[in-house]
Amino acid sequence: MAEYVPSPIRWVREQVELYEGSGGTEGTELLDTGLRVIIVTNRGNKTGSVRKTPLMRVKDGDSYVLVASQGGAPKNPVWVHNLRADGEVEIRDKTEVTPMRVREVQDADERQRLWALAVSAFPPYEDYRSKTSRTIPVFVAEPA
Ligand code: F42
Repeated sequence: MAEYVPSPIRWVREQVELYEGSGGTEGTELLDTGLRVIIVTNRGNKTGSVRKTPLMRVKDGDSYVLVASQGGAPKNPVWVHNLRADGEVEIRDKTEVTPMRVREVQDADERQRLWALAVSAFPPYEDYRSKTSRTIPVFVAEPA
């Protein structure tokens, strides 16, 4: 089993510790927003190490929509490269952990539908989109 390497960002690392350490009964919301978070466990494409990335919970049937918003920063988050290279992940949603396969959304109509879903789950995504000139990558995680 590859080594788990925690995020270098403190609040992110602490959210993962609380969420995973409690078995999914604590740390399941973003700060004090009351909005739900999932944990994506994936592999680093260069190191092969295990990475854990909290993301907002955007559910579409049995699937999850993963939005690489990074707060509207100019560059994509590094996990985008990891998911493009290896789409086999596990998603923790509270106490449930499910193996999933991730694909990047390319189709314009699908993207539009999923973007609307994402914004209804987490309205700040729309602000992040207007802050950045990059096209924010959107992925779908489907049951493997
Ligand atoms: N980020 C989002 O983009 N969208 C969200 O909806 C979101 C929600 C959210 C909710 C709660 C929370 O606590 C955090 C949330 N975040 C959200 C932040 C998210 O969890 C990530 O922290 C953020 O997107 C930054 O991701 P990142 O992958 O760019 O993280 C950097 C800081 C990082 O971990 N860098 C590592 C490092 O050591 O510098 C590298 C990690 C890595 O994957 N390395 C690869 C490897 O092989 O191991 C190599 C990658 C390469 O190709 O260079």
